[in-house]
Amino acid sequence: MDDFLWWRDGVIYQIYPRSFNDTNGNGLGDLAGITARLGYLVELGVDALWLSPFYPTPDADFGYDISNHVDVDPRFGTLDDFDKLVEESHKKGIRIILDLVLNHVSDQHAWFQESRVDDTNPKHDWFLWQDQIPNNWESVFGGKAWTYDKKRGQYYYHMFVKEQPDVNWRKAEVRKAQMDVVRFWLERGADGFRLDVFNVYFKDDQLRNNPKKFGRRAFERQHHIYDGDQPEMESVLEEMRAMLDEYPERYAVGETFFATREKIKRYNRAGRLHAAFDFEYLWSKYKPEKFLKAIENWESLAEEANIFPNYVLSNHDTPRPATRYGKGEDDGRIKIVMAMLLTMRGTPFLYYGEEIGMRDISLKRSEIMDPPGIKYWPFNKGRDGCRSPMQWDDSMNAGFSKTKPWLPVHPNHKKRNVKNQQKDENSVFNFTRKLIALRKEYKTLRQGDIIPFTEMPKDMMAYLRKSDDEEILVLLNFSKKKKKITLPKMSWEVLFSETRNDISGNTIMLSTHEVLLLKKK
Ligand code: TEU
Repeated sequence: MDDFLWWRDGVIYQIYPRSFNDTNGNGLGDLAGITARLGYLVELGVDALWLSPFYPTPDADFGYDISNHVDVDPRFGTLDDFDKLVEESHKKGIRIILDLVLNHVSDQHAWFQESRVDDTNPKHDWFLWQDQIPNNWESVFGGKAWTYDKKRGQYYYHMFVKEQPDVNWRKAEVRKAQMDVVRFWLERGADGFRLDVFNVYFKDDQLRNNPKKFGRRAFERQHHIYDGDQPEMESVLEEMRAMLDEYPERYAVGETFFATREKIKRYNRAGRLHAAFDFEYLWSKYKPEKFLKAIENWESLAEEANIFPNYVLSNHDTPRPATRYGKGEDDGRIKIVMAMLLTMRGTPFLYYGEEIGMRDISLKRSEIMDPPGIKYWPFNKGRDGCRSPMQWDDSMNAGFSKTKPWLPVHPNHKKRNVKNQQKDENSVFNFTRKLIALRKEYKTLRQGDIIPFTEMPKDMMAYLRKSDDEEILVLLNFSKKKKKITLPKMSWEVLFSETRNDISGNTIMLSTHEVLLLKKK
């Protein structure tokens, strides 16, 4: 593990394009907007961008319902804009990861439009059509997974909203057409892919009922053994991987739906995916022992699966860490989890705005756009909260757009914005930037072993990052209370601190939410 391999050793930054930067004045971010901010991303120090979908979409699931997989939605730009973004990013050493949504398409996609006409057209079996509802399968976003189409006079299957029909991956032509999509973007310079719910591409060929289990929502009251994770998936991953391997240093990370240890091992073995997400860490409570448990589980699983772990604190489907863990506008806890994320043995993923501690917006019921939010309000308010416009400055619309943005900007943008934080040495932005730079400088922080200290006072987390020739101790005070810590009896120097230049003796007092990195002399 000597060389810097971008997807393993780098920091990956997720952008939700419609919320990042609007340059064409339609209230939605666009690809040119990302290109315009590459300087900022270089300053932050990230190595790759994962772009959530920017393909043509009727927005039933805000981009995850795609009506053409090989184009750019005109609201977000053109294929030329995509080429420019790739070219400019590559010049700056930044890789581009695309979101591949191949389980379903939009009901406006030409394939579905053709398929629904009758049961004899050339694409009649490109989707899962049935005369009657054949089983108890439920949709993730509520309601039956089978919807009647009047035109065709049959039911079709959709795991997500009814505007997202699932394609029939068993059909050879479908499989080929999907692989052509992958090839299209590889040829256009994409460095990698995030595979949206890839493990549900295939469903049981006999469409059997899922067994029941105890749960809250209908979807959760079933064991999902027949509407996903079928053996056919393995050869698709192998085919995809072989295609990726025709190009240098390409990468695929899977969003394993209902991930289990077994599934991750199965889909990530040699010749399949490079990486998988682990959401135990993301969903951890703000407690060192919970995070440590998630780290321990992920470490052992990654070892068994022979993959490199990665760590995520949020994405476009979850509330932001600052919302889940933060208290008001205080950033103490945000710095703790950010420091933890950036000193893990595992590739860190940052979600746009996390580097300035953005909080979720809260919306009135009438403002909700996200389908699960509309359906389940007030039990589930949907995912709009974490998708608000990036806060660039204190101007109107936070410097995101000249017009009213598609979602409101957070009112805290007057203070909490990139421009202010760049000027403030103690901001979350500068804190994050410095830690990313340290991660780049010290191989031990990227690849060294992680050894947690188990005998720690309550709310204290400490771990050693260790390689043959270097040891770095990470100390994180999760609480507001001061913590007295006795360090291992060696000489230490300060590698990172917001307040200290040196330490004397082996007993130190950590202040409120202090982050301290020490290097063995
Ligand atoms: O997510 C799949 C998934 O796990 C979520 O739908 C999850 O169940 C939901 O966020 C809980 O509210 C992927 C995408 O990340 C998501 O944005 C899409 O909506 C979904 O697939 C369909 O493409």
